[in-house]
Amino acid sequence: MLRQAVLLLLHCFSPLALGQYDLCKSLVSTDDGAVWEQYACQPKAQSMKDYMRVKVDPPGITCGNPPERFCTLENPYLCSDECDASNPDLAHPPQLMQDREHTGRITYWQTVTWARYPEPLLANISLAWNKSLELTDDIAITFEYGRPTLMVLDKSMDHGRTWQPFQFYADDCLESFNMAPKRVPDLSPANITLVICTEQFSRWVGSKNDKNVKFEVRERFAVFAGPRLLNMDSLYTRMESMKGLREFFTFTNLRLRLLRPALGGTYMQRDNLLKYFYAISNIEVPARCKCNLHSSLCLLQEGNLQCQCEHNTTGQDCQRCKKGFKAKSWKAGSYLPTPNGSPNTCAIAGAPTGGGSNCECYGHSNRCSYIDYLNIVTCVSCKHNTRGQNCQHCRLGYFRNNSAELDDEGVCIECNCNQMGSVHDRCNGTGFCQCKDGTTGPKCDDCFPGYYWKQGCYSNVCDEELLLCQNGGTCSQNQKCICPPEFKGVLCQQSRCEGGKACNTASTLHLLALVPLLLCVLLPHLLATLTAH
Ligand SMILES: *[C@@H]1O[C@H](CO)[C@@H](O)[C@H](O)[C@H]1NC(C)=O
Ligand SMILES: *[C@@H]1O[C@H](CO)[C@@H](O)[C@H](O)[C@H]1NC(C)=O
Ligand SMILES: *[C@@H]1O[C@H](CO)[C@@H](O)[C@H](O)[C@H]1NC(C)=O
Ligand SMILES: *[C@@H]1O[C@H](CO)[C@@H](O)[C@H](O)[C@H]1NC(C)=O
Ligand SMILES: *[C@@H]1O[C@H](CO)[C@@H](O)[C@H](O)[C@H]1NC(C)=O
Ligand SMILES: CC(=O)N[C@H]1CO[C@H](CO)[C@@H](O)[C@@H]1O
Ligand SMILES: [Ca+2]
Repeated sequence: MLRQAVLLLLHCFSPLALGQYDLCKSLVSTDDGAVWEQYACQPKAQSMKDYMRVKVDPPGITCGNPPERFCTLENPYLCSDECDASNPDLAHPPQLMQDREHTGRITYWQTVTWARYPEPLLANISLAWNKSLELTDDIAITFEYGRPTLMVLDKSMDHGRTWQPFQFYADDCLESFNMAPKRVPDLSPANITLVICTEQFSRWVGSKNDKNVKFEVRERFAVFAGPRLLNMDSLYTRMESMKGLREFFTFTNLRLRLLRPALGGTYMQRDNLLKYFYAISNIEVPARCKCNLHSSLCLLQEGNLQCQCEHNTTGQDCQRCKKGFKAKSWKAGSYLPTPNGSPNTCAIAGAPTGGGSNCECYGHSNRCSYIDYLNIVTCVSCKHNTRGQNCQHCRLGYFRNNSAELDDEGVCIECNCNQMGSVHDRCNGTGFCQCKDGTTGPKCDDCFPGYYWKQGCYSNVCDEELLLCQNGGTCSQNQKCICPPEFKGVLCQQSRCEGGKACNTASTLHLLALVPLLLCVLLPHLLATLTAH
């Protein structure tokens, strides 16, 4: 029995587990001695139910608190079974969906019955791994006491922040989801990543005859690799060339939305609600860690799956180059060319070679071009505000971040010189800009004493100390003296009436010219001036 199960398991996983891409490097002897040869590599498929964190919603959906009796669809009048959370033999907690049933006894999670009909009996099962995984075979959910008549499988690729439907399940797709029923064999290579509604796993066939609801990975692979998955090279080639194909099988979380339980192939019968409920004995998720073809091993570390990265990469999914290995931008390994693929190893960020033939850009570019008349190789399109033959300098208007390595994305910091206060937008090696007269501060946005700011620094016209406004004038914002009417000049130092009689006429004429504007304000004063003479 156990032997059979093991054989079955081997059979399930074998096509993707054996042979290809299971080695990241090997020591090869050459004329120059032994050297490491690198290959694209990926971890083996595993039974991911061992690592999943299970959560059921709403709270209180698990049966047994308080204890509850239930019937079965096959024999609705024999209701002697009981669920009791306080009795280990009669309890049905969520972890029984992922246990290993060594004793041969089937263990399962079970919900409360549909006693609250017509309110729908809804339950969510959320499965989290905190790790990007790639499906390698069918997801299989085993229902005891009948499969739901309505259900949605969702997936998330970003740890549960956003979700998308993966497959719809209904005994009538058109009625329930307004989708035409489809099966995977209906799909062509071009639309294999279509999200479909299937009726294959929701119809009543008796609760013992078919307990499984599947998400068909194998059938999808078979579209490319042939019915017995013998032509895996063809699948791997598609994985590289077809947009969205790899992503389709990638996830960090799954969610089962159970929307209506099994009804026993007939209509809902209100007189016996104790035979309607959900019960799941196993959730099989065969998958491998997504390591971007940079690791052949994925291990549990501090409770989380973690790729054991090779090729000088790092990160949970080997999604970055290690520090000091950023001579080229990071790239995922490739399945191509088959059979060994391309490792796309991260290269050590060595010293610039100056005229050599290497393309060394400290990770700020992955393209070089050869300049014939200078006989040099130079980086093209340096990113991260760098420039230079090896992207080793900062662009004008940026300065070097001294706490960052040369291969760091944050190596160049914008000068941020104040446009009004500085001579140009460049700065020196410590970020100081070149200021115009009267302007100061690292970014030239301050004024020296004796200057005022008005889109740049200008020397004061008046102030409260040396440049006092005369004759009762007041200094406005260091910019100008506001003089009484009978005085003028920058500091109101000049009387408008110097030179006797002409002054009156002049000033009267001058004032008359302003009559429309000033008459109301100045009329009393004007009259007083005129009558005084
Ligand atoms: C199940 O999850 C969906 C999506 O987040 C939510 O709308 C729904 O209310 C949940 N159902 C239950 C029973 O918690
Ligand atoms: C998820 O994994 C990351 C990386 O291993 C870890 O830093 C983080 O703490 C994990 N989160 C949880 C909730 O375990
Ligand atoms: C998939 O594409 C084929 C043709 O390429 C088409 O005949 C078929 O109807 C499509 N299937 C679905 C479910 O859209
Ligand atoms: C300078 O580099 C360090 C190290 O990478 C980084 O943490 C910091 O944010 C950078 N400073 C700026 C202003 O970008
Ligand atoms: C940049 O200019 C500031 C102010 O003039 C000066 O203190 C600093 O030493 C200069 N830094 C460099 C690297 O020249
Ligand atoms: C630091 C580090 O991991 N270096 C490795 C980079 O890759 C080469 C080739 O695999 C190894 O030899 C180094 O040990
Ligand atoms: Ca079980």
